[in-house]
This record gives sequence, C-alpha cells and structure tokens, in this order.
Amino acid sequence: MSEKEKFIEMVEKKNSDQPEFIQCVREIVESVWDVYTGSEKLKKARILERIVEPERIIIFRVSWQDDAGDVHVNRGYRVQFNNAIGPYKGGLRFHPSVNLGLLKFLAFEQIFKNSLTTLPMGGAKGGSDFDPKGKSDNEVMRFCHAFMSELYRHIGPNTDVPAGDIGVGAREIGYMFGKYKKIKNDFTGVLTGKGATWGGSLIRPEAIGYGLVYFLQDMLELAGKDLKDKIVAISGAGNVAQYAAEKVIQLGGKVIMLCDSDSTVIDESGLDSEKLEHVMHIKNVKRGRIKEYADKYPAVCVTGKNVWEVISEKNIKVDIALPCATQNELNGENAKALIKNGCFCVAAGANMPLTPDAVALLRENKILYGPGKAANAGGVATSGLEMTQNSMRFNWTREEVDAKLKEIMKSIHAQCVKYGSGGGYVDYVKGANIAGFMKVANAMLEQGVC
Ligand code: NDP
Ligand code: 2IT
Repeated sequence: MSEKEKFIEMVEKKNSDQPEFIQCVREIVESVWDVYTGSEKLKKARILERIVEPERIIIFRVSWQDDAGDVHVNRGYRVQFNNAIGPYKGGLRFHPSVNLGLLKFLAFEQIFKNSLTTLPMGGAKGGSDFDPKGKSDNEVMRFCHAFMSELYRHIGPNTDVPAGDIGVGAREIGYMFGKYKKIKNDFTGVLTGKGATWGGSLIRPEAIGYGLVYFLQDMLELAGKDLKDKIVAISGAGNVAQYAAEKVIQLGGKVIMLCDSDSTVIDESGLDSEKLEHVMHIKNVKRGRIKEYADKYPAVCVTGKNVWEVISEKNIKVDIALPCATQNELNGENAKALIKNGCFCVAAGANMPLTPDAVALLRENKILYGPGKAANAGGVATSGLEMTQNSMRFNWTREEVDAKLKEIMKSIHAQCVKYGSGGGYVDYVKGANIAGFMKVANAMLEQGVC
C-alpha cells in the first residue's frame, strides 16, 4: 500500500462513521499529495495529519417549546476546524440530516474555500438536526434563541463568525443575532448575512449565486465560450439556486429547470424575471413547494426526482449544469447523461454536489468542472466583506460590493488556473485544492506546532 493510501486508511479508520468527511478528505489528499510530499518542511511538521483533525468540536442540547407548549430536544453543533489564517468562519445548517460527519465535511471544505477567497478567514461549520419546514415563525424563533443561548459562549467577531446555509437564511440569522445581542449586550459583527439595516452587507443574499455565475463566466471565457442563449439546468430552489438563476437570466442564458426535495419543474420556454419572482414568492414568502410553479406557468413537473435524475431519464439537452441543492445530488449515471446530452460545463453552487465517480467522469471527458470550494466561494467572500464593513463601521454600496465580489471570483479562478492547468485542460479540482491548501499549510508551518 502506498504512503498516500496508508494516510487515507488512517483517516478512514478514525472516522469510519463519517462517509462525507472521508470523501472530501480523499479528494484533497489526492490533489495535494505530490506538492505535500515534495516539501520536507510540511512533511516534518505533519501538516496533513494535523489539518484533518478539527481544532475543536462543540456539541450541545437545544431544548425548545412548540406553539402547543410541547417540549422538543435537538442537537446543536459547531465544528471549529482550522483558524490558521483567520477567525473560524462558516455557515450553520438546520436540516434533519445534520450529523457530526456531515458538518465535519462542510467545515473541512470551508478551510480551503475560505483560503481561496484571499480574505483572512479560518474554516468552521455548525448547525442542528432541527427541521424548520412546517414550523411557525414563532417556533423557529424559539429554536434559534435556544440554539444561540449555548452557541454564544463559543463565538465572537474575532473568534468564530457563523452565517447561513441550508435552512438558515435572513429570518434565522435575525433571531440568532437578537439573542446574542441580548445575552452579551454587545452589538458586534458576530454573524454574517445580517439584515441590511443592522450591519448586513448589500449583495450578501445574492452573493453565492452571483459569484457562481461570475466564476462560470470566467471558465467559459477562458474556453472561448459565453453564456448567451445557453441552456442551463439548476438544481435546488433556495438561496443559491434563485440568485444563480437571476444572474444567468440577466446574462442571456436560458434556465429551464429547478427542483426542491419534492420535485423538479421543467419550463422549456425558460424562466424570465417575472417567473423567477414567482419562484421567490413560493419559496421565500409562502415557504411552499416548487411544484406550485406549474399551477401558474406551463411547465412539466416530475415528483420524487431531482433535476439530474430527470435529465437522465428524459435525455434533456443542457449546455451548462449548476447543482445548487445539496451534497452528492449528482452521481455517475447523471454525469454520463449530461455528457451524452451535450453538457460542456458544470459549476457547483452547492458544497460537494457531485459523487466522486461523477467528478471522475467529467475530468476524463475534459468537461469544464468548477468545484464548490471555488465556484460557490462568493457567499463566504461577501461574508468576509461584511466583517470588514462591520469593523470599519461603514457600508459599501451595492456596486462597490458587487465589484469586489467579481474581483475575488476572478482571483479564485486565476489561482485554479495557476495550479490546475496541464495538457490543454484546466483541472479546477486540483487547482482549487492545491491553492487553498498551500496557503493554510504554510500559515500552520509558520505558527509552529500547536
Ligand atoms: P436553502 O435552504 O436556501 O435551499 C436549499 C435548496 O436545496 C432547497 O430548494 C431544498 O429543497 C433543496 N434541497 C435540499 N436538500 C435536497 C435534497 N436532498 N434533494 C433535492 N433538493 C434538496 O439553502 P442554500 O441555497 O443556501 O444552500 C444550497 C447549497 O449551497 C448547499 O449545499 C449549501 O451548503 C451551499 N452553499 C450555501 C451558501 C450560503 O451562504 N447559504 C454558501 C455556499 C454554498 P426544499 O425546499 O425542499 O428543502
Ligand atoms: O458554504 C458556505 O460557504 C456557506 N454556507 C457560507 C459561509 C459564510 O460564513 O458565509
């Protein structure tokens, strides 16, 4: 067995109940092994062994009462994975599937994503197995308050700055910020994704989707292509999917599919701004299901299948695929169908949305593929800009934040190209992993064994 395989086996043994964490460690190790083992200093300091071990994990009970007065118990987590280059930073996810392994994968990815943004942020993730679906606003508020009544003692503007993720948007950040402020009597930038009138950055809600499409534009430009009239399939119908769709439409692409965890809608005529506004109303205001789209506009609705399964089943032609829902949503079969149907570019809005065999197929077939830690880094980058504005006690305009976001996405793209180019193909996975890793690894080296 090679040294690399022995290393991966060690990680598997230590974390045998955490498949997503092992999956993303394996990907990083595969990418960085040669540069890592080529450096005596990094090897001697055992940087790789240290970097796969979280610095701190906090697990806590969250007890709360529903509207009927019944008591519920959920589990809360914060994984503070690495703070070599800045305070811990990363989102909170509220979803019934949340467990320690899932959050370790998300926090581990976040280390390298945050490193790529060029801003000083370490990697973390947290959340709970609480399901906000079907809960009243008051129930969500009571849960968020209960969650923050423990989390507050572990975070701070120079220590750890959480934000949103699946199931955590503006409403949840508001409730959590309110509780933090009450307990600490301190109005500070302890969370990002805050409301625009109380410390939030303009463009933060749009930033992941917009940043994803800016990154996509950079990939296409380098390959001599553009977005105009391209057919685009987007999975998910939440924050990331909505603003990715908005930017694709603005730039002349044709978005024909969206989905949620219930169903997929196909609108062959393409979404426009009015239709997208309706999607936002369904998902953000009514907190309803994407299938309701077909009640108003002519669309095919497929229940129980996500966008990629529908493409595979119906052989739908798409030029560009933007997975923006969740991890491992697009598998090898789906990747084969995409390639067969003419797809030439996949960019990940979600974190690790492709299974390893799907990634391998795209790379083998030289399909442009932007992994999440590069392509969706616009969200956390704009969180970093929110932190900067909070520290300055100043707000930048929409145009200023948007310009900085574009510049950051360009820089991430350039780092991927620098470390991932070879044989006439840019391997964005390898490029993003090496660039993200080297910065953190060198910081750890310079800070000594701790
Ligand atoms: P939201 O909660 O706003 O939306 C998630 C969307 O994905 C919903 O439409 C949801 O459907 C759908 N979805 C979730 N799980 C599944 C599933 N198993 N199958 C099909 N659809 C599913 O979350 P975000 O848009 O913020 O997050 C989406 C992805 O983007 C995640 O991977 C997240 O980690 C990543 N991301 C988020 C960032 C952020 O700042 N918010 C930043 C960077 C990446 P339903 O409505 O039915 O639940
Ligand atoms: O996955 C992600 O990058 C996020 N959920 C955003 C994290 C953040 O701190 O803005």
